[in-house]
Amino acid sequence: MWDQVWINARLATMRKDLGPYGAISDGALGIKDGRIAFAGPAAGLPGNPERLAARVHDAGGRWITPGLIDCHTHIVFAGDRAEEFEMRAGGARYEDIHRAGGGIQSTVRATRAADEDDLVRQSRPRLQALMAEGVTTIEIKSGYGLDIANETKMLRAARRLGEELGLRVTATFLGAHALPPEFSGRQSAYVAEVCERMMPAVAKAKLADAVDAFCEKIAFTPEETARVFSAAAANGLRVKLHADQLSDLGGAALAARFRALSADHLEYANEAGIAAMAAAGTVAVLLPGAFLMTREKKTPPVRAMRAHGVRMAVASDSNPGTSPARSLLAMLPLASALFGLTPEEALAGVTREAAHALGLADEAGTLETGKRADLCVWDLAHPRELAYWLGGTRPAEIHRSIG
Ligand code: DI6
Ligand code: FE
Repeated sequence: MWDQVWINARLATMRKDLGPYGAISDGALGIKDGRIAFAGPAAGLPGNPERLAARVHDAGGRWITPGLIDCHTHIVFAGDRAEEFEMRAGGARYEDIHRAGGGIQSTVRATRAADEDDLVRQSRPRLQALMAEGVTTIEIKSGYGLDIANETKMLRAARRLGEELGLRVTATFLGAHALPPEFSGRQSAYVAEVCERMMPAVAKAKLADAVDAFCEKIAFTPEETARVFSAAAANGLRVKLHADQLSDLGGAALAARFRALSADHLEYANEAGIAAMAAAGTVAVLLPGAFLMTREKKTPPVRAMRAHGVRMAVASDSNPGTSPARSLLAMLPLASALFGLTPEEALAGVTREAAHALGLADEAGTLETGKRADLCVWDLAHPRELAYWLGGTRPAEIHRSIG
């Protein structure tokens, strides 16, 4: 006996083998013990719905999609940088703000000053805003603590929020995000600290599912990034990379060389790097919020990604500096209008492809038997509207496999 079944539904399963949106027009979906027990044409139901499940929902022709997945966020932090944003709008240069002690360092100061409860309290409403849009799985990075105590505090806060809110959280250790002030002028020593002390502590406490780094002129070099990635392998952790966001440092190829789950941003990635990503199965995570809010002009090489068969995910990059996003759905029309993704690619980017970017493709991202029962019911005439309306869309129903 199933727990619940939806009948009279249109399914956007997002299965690639089923054509556009993986659509099934006269569909039914059954769930049992937090897993999808059936997702297919109603004609294929193994019996009468009332006999099959304890609860029967008439979807009234509404669309059901997989629960949304935000596969790149820095959503746990303290304070905000609205004042800095206002200064930039008034003409101040990012570099000057940075030199005056602003930028990432101001969030590091605020995050270090907050205790774990305070971090949870400040981050909770941002997570709730995403959840109200149908987000059922989220990746959360550390990277504003930059020492053992504060990085583990951020990761514990991320885990706690997931448990408290009933949201799947995958946590990523981003110790190599910025150089903390106490290591000023000693960047190599900080990389050693990340690799030899912080990462083993995080791995031992099982606080992270993956390791990320910011490979950029203003952050860490490709060589330093490779050191971090080698340490990740030694600690049994998969990697992902902030790659080629502001300049082409060969980040895409570097990520591919370490079989990264994903390479993210990629505005300045070169074609050889894209080809290497395709060969390695590394997912491209596109972040139109950061592109928009930093007024970047160079768009990521989406055509080359398509031509080489690189999977494209879409995420919010929710962070206080470059993408103060409290919406994942808003990223769909932005990805479409700014980067040229089709509405179907944009929706796949926050479902199927985002699951691949987190190494969760067997568990989530499509409506398929055996996967987690994370799903959204939408009162829309067609799922393409998810990449059309800019703001204001909410699911009629959300079902979570946990919580
Ligand atoms: N790239 C980004 O866009 C963010 N981090 C990163 O590595 C910026 C984070 C911030 O400004 O606080
Ligand atoms: Fe980021």
